[in-house]
Amino acid sequence: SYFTKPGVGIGNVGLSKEDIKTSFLEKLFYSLGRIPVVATQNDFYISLALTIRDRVFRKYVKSLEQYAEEDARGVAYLSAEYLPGPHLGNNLLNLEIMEEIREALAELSLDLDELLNEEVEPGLGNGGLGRLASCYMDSLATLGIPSIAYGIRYEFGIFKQEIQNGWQVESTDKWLHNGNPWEVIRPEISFIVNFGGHTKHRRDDDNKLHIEWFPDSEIKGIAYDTPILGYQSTAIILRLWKAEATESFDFAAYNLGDYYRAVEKKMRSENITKVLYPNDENLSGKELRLKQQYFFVCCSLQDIIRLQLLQGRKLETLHEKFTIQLNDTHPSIAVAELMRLLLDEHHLEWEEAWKVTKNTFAYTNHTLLPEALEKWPVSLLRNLLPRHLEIIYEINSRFISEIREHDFTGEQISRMSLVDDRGEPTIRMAHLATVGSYKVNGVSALHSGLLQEQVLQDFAQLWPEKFTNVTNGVTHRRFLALSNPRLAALISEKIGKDWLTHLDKLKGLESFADEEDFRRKWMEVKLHNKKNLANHIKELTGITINPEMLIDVQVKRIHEYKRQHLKVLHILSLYLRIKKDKDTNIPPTAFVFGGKAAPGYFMAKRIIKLITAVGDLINNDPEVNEILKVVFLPNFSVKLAQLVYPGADLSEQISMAGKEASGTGNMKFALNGALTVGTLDGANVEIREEVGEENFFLFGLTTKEVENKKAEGYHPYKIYSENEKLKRVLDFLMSDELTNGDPELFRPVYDNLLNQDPYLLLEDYQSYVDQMENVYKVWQDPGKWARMSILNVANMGRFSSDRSIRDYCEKIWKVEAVKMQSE
Ligand code: 26R
Repeated sequence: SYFTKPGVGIGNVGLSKEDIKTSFLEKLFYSLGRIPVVATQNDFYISLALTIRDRVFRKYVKSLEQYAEEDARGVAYLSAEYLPGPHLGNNLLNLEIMEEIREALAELSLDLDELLNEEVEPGLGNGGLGRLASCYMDSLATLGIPSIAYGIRYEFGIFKQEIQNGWQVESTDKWLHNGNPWEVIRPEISFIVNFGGHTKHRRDDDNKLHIEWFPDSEIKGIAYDTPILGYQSTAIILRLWKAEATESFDFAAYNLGDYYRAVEKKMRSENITKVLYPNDENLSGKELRLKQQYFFVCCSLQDIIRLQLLQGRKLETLHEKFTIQLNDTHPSIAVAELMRLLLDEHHLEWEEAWKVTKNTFAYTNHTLLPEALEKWPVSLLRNLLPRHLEIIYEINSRFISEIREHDFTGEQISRMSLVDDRGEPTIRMAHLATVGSYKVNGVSALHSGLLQEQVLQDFAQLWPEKFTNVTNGVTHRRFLALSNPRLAALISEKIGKDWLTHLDKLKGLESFADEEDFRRKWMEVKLHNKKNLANHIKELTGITINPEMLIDVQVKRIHEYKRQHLKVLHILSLYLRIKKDKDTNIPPTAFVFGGKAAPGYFMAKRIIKLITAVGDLINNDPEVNEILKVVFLPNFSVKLAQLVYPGADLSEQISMAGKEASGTGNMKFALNGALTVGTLDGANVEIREEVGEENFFLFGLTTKEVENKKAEGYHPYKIYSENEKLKRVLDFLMSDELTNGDPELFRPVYDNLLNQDPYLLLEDYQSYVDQMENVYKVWQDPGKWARMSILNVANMGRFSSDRSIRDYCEKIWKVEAVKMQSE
């Protein structure tokens, strides 16, 4: 081993308090050129981060040796998005040195919490999909699965959200401005990516076809590595690609010696990794987005091929040593790119290349929403990636010949085609990913079932064995141990610490659910967390919340299908009960919302304004504000999430059944002892199964009932006119009190609900309001609430991302953990 070679200096990377203190001061002196008296908090944070990074890299390098020795099969995870959250706290937790560091810093008159607060998190994702990728990295590292994650190093991540006058206002996320101590640039790991131009076909003397792509521009991708540490374990690398111009970026301009034009184009080419597209679940079809996708896929595949060849292996066996997971269709151009690399650059025959390709990729679908299914115009592909378009056509023509042999109808065949030529011809990326993969999975039992019955039904009929389910999971290390240390300590006091690596062990809490003393301690921890949350709410919004109130939370992207406005209707029903019916018999409740609206999503932005308008009305009305409070937390992020989940009593998971693929916030809330009010959608179904129906507040139509309702013709206006209380609530949306005399303000919401209501808010309204009454009944029985809360946590074992990753390893990847040798 490199580590035991005589004369190899491995430096001081000890984990004792003294070792860390020494390294920390050395980093400050020698990496930053500072002495403590002039250092800023950010300098101290950077020094500490660099100190910790050394320790993390040591673990990573050690595990590389082990993987090489065992010649292990590995996973490459391709995702256009990651939301790792702050690294420092998680690394300290996973190194198990949180308290030592706290003391070491205290001896230098520094406060760990202040330094933790300095970190700006990488917001390189939109929401669920990006956070899931990061939870999976945590589990891959913890379990010791040989793996690497690839993505895009966006210079600007998801926009920063401010609320001005009740409206969302976006600004640029300058996450790199104070420097990023966690990443290491790898200038030697860089690849050229080509765009545009045309192809030439030529036959050689043996009549063999050679195809050459003559692109008209090129760009360089450079690797930036961030180590992600597992718990008591090794680290894996998150490799993000940054676009840089090459000297000869624009071939035409360069050859003409047109210096200015060349430089200008060069600068524009670096735009590729400038900014994350902030749309989720709504396609924009922008050329730059396709460039981003191809850019990172092309670099990643070249890197994987480099690793394969470096180990002296042939590309014909790529699929034996690597499996590549496609996180939704965002990286699905990889199917065509791997074919191109194998055919054109490495000269494999089509059949061989196709065999390797379709045994290498596996595809995870994360959404059924038709507007989120990626389709790229053929014309765009022809301009940008002409060779890939040819390959996709060839894949399609062979695929169609194959299915003609089965008894598919003509209608089915055109439904399955990779090319949609009703209207402007487009390529259906989900079909490309499905045809080019050996496994396709959904992200919850319900979603995987619907995937096979709806969007990909013909493919499921053709290849039933290709389809499977892996229910999402979350890392309970970050979302319980790190973010809720008091609950973690109380749990460990009762059942020991094994749950940190085996979440199933939480089951052991069940036997204490009836213990008076335990319940009391349980609710004391919750109250502490609620005070903490209330303090932050005060700081962020100026709104005062009594921590004794029921804290009822909905945090997630703002989207009509998630139905934040259903929650608003309920809040208004309570408001009107107080104001009009003088019914003050409502348990004090704070309604907390958070989440970003896609900047171009008109209705979502109206919904934010609606929430804040209801908040202004309620929070400033002395007749109401002792009973109700409404808060909109600006700029929801992983960091804020870690504060919110521990302080929540009630978790709102109220999407229309059949629309939320899984949800993962639902798991994080329940893991922190919040009870759920929710529909039978996504993973709610499985959460309810695990915690028991008596410990879950269910309401609303099922997926089947939604389908039937839509089929028979849905008439929201009828519901409106027949339900007097609901009518009163809806009409209030148009009232001067709420709109300050601007009748247009919420008319779009009002009209939409009365006339279309595509997500059946009115249909589900009564059942929701009734179930909320039930929530209140239980809330007034603290013993019962505590019991339910404990039972929820006790039954969350299944929703660890460790379980999800084990499922991926067994059902899909056929990859095994490599045992780390202890030092
Ligand atoms: C194509 C583009 C507009 C786009 C579509 C969809 C960009 C981003 C998305 C985000 C989607 C794929 C997403 O985040 N889906 C969420 O994935 C989570 C993890 O599986 C699920 O828990 C959640 O239900 C689902 O909405």
